[in-house]
Amino acid sequence: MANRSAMQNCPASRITTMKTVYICLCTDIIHEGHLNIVNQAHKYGSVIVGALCDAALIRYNKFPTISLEERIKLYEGLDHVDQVVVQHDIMYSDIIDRLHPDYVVHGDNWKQGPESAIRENVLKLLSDYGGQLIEPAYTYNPEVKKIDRQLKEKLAMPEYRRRRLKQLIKIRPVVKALEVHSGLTGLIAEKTIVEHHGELDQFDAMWISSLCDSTAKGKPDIELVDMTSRFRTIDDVTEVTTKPIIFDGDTGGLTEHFVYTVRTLEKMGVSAVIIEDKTGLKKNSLFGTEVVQTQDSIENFSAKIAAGKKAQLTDDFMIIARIESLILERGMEDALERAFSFVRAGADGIMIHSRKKDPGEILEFCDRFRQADPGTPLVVVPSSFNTITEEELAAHGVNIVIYANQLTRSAFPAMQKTAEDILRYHRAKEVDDRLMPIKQIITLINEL
Ligand code: SPV
Ligand code: MG
Repeated sequence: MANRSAMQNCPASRITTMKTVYICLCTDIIHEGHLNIVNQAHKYGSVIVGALCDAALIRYNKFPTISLEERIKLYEGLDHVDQVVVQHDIMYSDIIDRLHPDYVVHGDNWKQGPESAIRENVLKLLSDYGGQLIEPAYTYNPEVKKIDRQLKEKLAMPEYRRRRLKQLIKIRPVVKALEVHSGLTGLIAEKTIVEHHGELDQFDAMWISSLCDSTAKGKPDIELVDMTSRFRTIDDVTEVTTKPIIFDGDTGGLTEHFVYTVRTLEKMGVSAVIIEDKTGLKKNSLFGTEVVQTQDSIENFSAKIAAGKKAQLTDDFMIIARIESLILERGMEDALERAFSFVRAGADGIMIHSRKKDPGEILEFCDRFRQADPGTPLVVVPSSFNTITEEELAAHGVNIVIYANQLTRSAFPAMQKTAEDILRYHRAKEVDDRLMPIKQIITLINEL
């Protein structure tokens, strides 16, 4: 915590009425808008700036590009800032309880959208002891717009995006990834924020599913859609998003090919590839033993992982081994033996899959794996065992939860029903009330 004397350089008129004014900053670059807020705050008393900690920033959809220590230094360097503290709760509860500032100052842009939940909470906390909220008009000129865009686009650069998954695993109790297969679904993963029980929530990462990428192209999920086409999907997604990407690499193909895939994914800014220990004509895991599926040997698959690790150039990229023993009914001991072998071969994480409705076997695997290995990240895909919550999975040592196909599965029936009804009624009027208004669809995508 920085602490400069609030009395230094204060005009006499301010000393007599020295009140405390609190501002929360959650930016890596200071622009005119922030300076305006600080100047406004200074008129009311001694200015305390709260630097939002990394974990809270991430919940706020603002991933830091500099460290908390660097942000504190940045804020300390501003004129009229008397003290910098760390704010841990995005809703301000911790800081207002602790400081009881006479005033909180925030731009009026938080009156709309999900941030209004934070505003409501601040108003309630202040009203408990007679504090006041001051809301200067948000500065929105071309320069401020440009800086906001630069900050956002910096996060989309491969260097920043790639390392974000490892950073998130350290910071978030559980990383939530949503399936995406296009620019549009990418935007949904990027922008969807909900307010629930007074907290804001959003997805941390994106999953480029082989099932949904293939389905979107009208093809079966049998490694038919080639890597070049899969990379095109990644391009579409990275064009319009900043969140980290976990790529479904199916079996990884031949080891001789997999090493090239690793290089390309890394270069594109993908954070992780998950490859499954199957071989030959891969079928979707949710078919289980209803179709012929061959599991790779521990030796072959370990060699593939080791070759991939050797090929990668950065420390950021993760190769995650997916174990199909439970899907193929080969038993828990086989699953665990494989998990430990694949970690020894260099896997940066383990994904365990099941198609049972009951999460029992997944939880048993996670508990037993965690007893022997407290650190290696664990990934699950609760498509079949969907009654279990993220919190329960995290309590059993899970680090990443992937919602692998729900976007596609919700969109398809909606589109099919619309197509059927247009055919049924020979016009589109009857479907109109379930459609997004035309005005909204033409403004959905922001122009630069
Ligand atoms: C996918 O989403 O393509 C997956 C997960 O591999 S599953 O469909 O459950 O096998
Ligand atoms: Mg798949």
